[in-house]
Amino acid sequence: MLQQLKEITKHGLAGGADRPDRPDWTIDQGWDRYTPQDHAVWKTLFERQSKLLPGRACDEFVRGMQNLPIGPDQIPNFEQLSETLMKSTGWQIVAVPGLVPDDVFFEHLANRRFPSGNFIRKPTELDYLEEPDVFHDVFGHVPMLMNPVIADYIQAYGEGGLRAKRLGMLEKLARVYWYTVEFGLVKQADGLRIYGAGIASSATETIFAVEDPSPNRVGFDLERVMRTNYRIDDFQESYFVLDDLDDLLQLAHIDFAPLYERVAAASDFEPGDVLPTDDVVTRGSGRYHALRRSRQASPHGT
Ligand code: HBI
Ligand code: FE
Repeated sequence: MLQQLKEITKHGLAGGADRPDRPDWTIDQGWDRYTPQDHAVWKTLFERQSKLLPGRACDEFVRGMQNLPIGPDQIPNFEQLSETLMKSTGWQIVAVPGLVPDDVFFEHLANRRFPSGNFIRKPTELDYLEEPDVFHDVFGHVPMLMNPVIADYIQAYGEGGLRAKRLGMLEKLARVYWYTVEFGLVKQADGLRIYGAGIASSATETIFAVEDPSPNRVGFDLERVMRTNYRIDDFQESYFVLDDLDDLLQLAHIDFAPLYERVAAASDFEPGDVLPTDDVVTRGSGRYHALRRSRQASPHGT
């Protein structure tokens, strides 16, 4: 997303929108402007994910969804979402035109405002889009914001983001967000479950992350994750697994500064690396990405 963001600030926002007038980049959701086609896209995505998530998403995700004014028939209204969220964990949803600059993003999170894209993908791009739209942001992120631990953790990420940027350590911290908030898995009594929004809002990655033999699933370790590159354009090669969502609670209080010094001096890991020190939950076959790489190496294929 960082790379995409650079593109966006250079060339103007996707969808032809201009840089918004307000310094915090918020815009009106413009709920009345959604077309029947927009609501239909939401419905298609909503129904597909709702069938896939029972038994794959964690209990907190499912419960959060149940307690929110989110349903299949309409794109949710941010004011109504905010009313429910505010009572539950003190969060609000604000509309933005797409990716916003890092410091704007962090400033919102630090104040318990979650920026959500107000647009929805086209029917021709159901499975892939470059910028977070209302389906990813609302369906993927908002249910977990109903959980007090995640609510505090994401606020702490906003506060930490501003500090990390000053220290030149944003890349390291962004990896923590990526491998938790976006692509995190958690152990539950009945098996591995999804809590990351990037997985929960993607039909194909929902199956891949939980069931496919290809990716590695490794116990979450903060320093290890800070040193690990990630893929922005494909399924992850490794997922990091929490024993319990409450493990994020301590991350909301850790001072990362001493850690940054160590991590900055150490080497990075590739997305598919498995280390001798890893607590391996499932060791992946690597088949999916190996196949991808061999196809890229010989595009005319065998
Ligand atoms: N903007 N709207 C939006 N959503 C994001 O997830 C987002 C962003 N700007 C920056 C960003 N994410 C990340 O690159 C930071 O977490 C580093
Ligand atoms: Fe996201």
